[in-house]
Formats: sequence, structure tokens, C-alpha cells
Amino acid sequence: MERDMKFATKCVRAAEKPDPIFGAHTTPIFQTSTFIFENTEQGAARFAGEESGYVYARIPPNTPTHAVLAEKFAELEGGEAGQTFASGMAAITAISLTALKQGDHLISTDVIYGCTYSLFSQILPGLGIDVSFVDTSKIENVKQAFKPETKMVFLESPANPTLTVCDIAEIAAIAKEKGALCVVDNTFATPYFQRPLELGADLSLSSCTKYIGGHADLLGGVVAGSKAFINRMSAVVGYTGGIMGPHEAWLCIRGLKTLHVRMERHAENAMKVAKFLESRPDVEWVRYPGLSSHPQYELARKQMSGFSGMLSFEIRGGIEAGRRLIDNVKLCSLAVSLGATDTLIQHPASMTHACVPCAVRKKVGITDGLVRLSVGIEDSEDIITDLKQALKAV
Ligand code: LCS
Repeated sequence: MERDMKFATKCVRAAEKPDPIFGAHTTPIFQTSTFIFENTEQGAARFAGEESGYVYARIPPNTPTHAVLAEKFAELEGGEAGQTFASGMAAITAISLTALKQGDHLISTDVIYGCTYSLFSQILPGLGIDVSFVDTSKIENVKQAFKPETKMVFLESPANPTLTVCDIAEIAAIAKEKGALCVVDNTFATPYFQRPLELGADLSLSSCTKYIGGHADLLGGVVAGSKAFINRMSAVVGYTGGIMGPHEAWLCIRGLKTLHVRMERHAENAMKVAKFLESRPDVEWVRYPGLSSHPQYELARKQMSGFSGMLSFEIRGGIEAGRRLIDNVKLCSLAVSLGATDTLIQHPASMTHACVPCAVRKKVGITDGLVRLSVGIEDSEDIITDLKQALKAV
């Protein structure tokens, strides 16, 4: 029946099960590390995977609170199953360790979150995994990057922080033909605006720290995909242990209940702010997938149902002017992370992407003057007034 629900109803209702003991309306927080077996036979059957149920909170399905979040997220993404993690990075690590082994090759989008870039460029090669960073917004580049050993294609669309968009359906089809897994980091768009699995990708993941939690008060990650892959990944999850806490899982369930409402406001505000910035003569350029000036505007319109709340821009005067702008905002918070109710502003070249070598940043368009804005759900007029006064102070 849940498959037939509309997205908003799924946000509120999917996977929620009334508490059978006391009738609690909300999903309880199972703050426990372990579960009692009725007898040794049951314990052995659970460990052998012959009987479903809970064993120990590190081992999937972790706890009933985690299971509700995983199922709810899978419902929203249109996947068969889900798995929660301690952070987005724990999720990306577990996917990589499940899909790749020594001698394999990974194709990754060249514009990605800084720590994902570092995981792929520093940690995976040490395990004997070859990585190619490719401008995936150009299909020819993707086709040329395939090798016989290519086992996974990792996409981030829209990408952090340039908002570059790549054609998920086309790349997923190429990956399928070549026998490689197609994974999409859907953190910026969320399943409300983009559903990679429906476009043909194998896995869709989100850092819950962002829009899923939504309130900048937790760390978490979640993956949706086929039952077969999620089951395969459970060994890596259990053996490496990057597990979300039960309280965080509960906060994410609560966050998802308002995802559709928050995302509408994030996108509405971001469009207004993007248009305001684009109208200013002191702004050099603005990147927002909802603006017709975005290089992949038509593609974004095709594969996304809305453009979310992230944008980047550069003001005339480059890095120095950008720094002065950031130091002069009063309402916007100078902080990394994104997807919060509050508007956050930051400088990727010296913060979120400082770990990406300067030459790579230049090549992929993360200029020194690029300012990233995560537009919150305050009144858009107040956000624009703040940016206006900060631009005046530059
Ligand atoms: N994927 C994307 C697209 C991200 O932006 C981030 C974090 C992650 C994965 C990792 O998620 P985490 O482990 O933090 O839950 N992005 C951040 C950012 O832009 N500022 O601070 C963190």
C-alpha cells in the first residue's frame, strides 16, 4: 500500500508502525546496544541469518528505530531496501568497500564534496583501487574513462560546490551496459526533487546531516537500493561499525516528516536569492540549476522536479571581495554543512574543499572567489536584505 502513497504522505507515514506494546504514536527510540534472545536456539538462528530479528545494534538491521528510517528513506527514493550510517562519509565508505576490491577501477565525478574526493584520491588507491576523476557533465568523457576493471561510477549531481549537473539516466545506462554499479550522491537534491533509482542508478545516498535531518543538529548517512546490494553491504556495516545512534535515527525520521514542506521553501527562497544575485552588477556569476544561465539548465529541468536550496556565486574582486562579503553578513551564519533551516554561507576553497589540491580546484571550477550559500527557510526578504548590506560593505 505504501508504494501507492504520494510523496508527501510517504514523508509523514511510510514505514511508521504503531508501537504494539503501549500504543505510542511516534516511533520509539530503541536506546539499546543489545537484544534478548528467548533461548540459545533463537540466538543461533538470528546469528546464522535463519531467523530475522535484532541481534546487536552494530549489526544490521541495527534497532527497530534504524529499521524504520531505512525503510522510510527507501520508500522515498523508490528503492527495495535501505541502510543507515553514522555520517554521509560512513555511507560512502561502506558502499566503496562493498563494491570495490584490489585491482578494480572507480570513475568519479570530478566535482564532489572535499572529503569524498580525499577518500577516493588518498584512501582507495592505498587499497589497490584505481580512481579516475572525470567531468561527468560530458558524456563522451564518461564513455572514454571506462576500463575492463571499472566496477563503480560515482556521481554527485548537483555537485558540491559548483552545482554542476550530470545526466544520471544516460550514465546509469552506460554503467549497466559495462557491468558497473552506478551510485548517486543525492544529498543536494534529496529524493523530493530527484530520484536517481527511477533514472536507472543502482544506489542513491544522502548525508542525513543535511536536508534529511534538516535542522543542523545531527550527523548521519543513508543509502537506498536493491535488497541484494544492501544485504551484501551488511557485512561491511557490521565489521566496520559506522553506525548511526538511535537518537539520530529518530531525529531523521522526524526530519523526513517535513522534508516536502521544507524543500519547497528552500527552493523558493534559493530561486529568489539567485535572481537577486544575478541582477547585481557587483556579482560576477551565479550558479543555480534553476537559472537559465546554468550550463546544464535543460538537463536539470529534465531530471529534477525542483532545484533545491544550494547556490554558489562569485563577486567582482575575487577572493578578497568574497571574504569581505562573508565577514559582513549578519543573518546568514558563517558555517560549513548545508541543508539547515538556517541560511549558511561558506568559502569552499579554504573550508569544505581546502583538502582538494589547488590545481584540481582550478581545473574543476572551484575558484578562489567562489562563495557557497545554503539558503534556509527564513523569510527570503530578510536573507536578501542581509546579502545587500554585506555587498555594500565589500
Ligand atoms: N556528500 C555530500 C554531497 C556532502 O556535501 C557531504 C558533506 C557528504 C556527502 C558527507 O556527509 P557527512 O559525513 O558530513 O554527513 N558536506 C559538507 C559540506 O559541504 N560542508 O560540511 C560538510
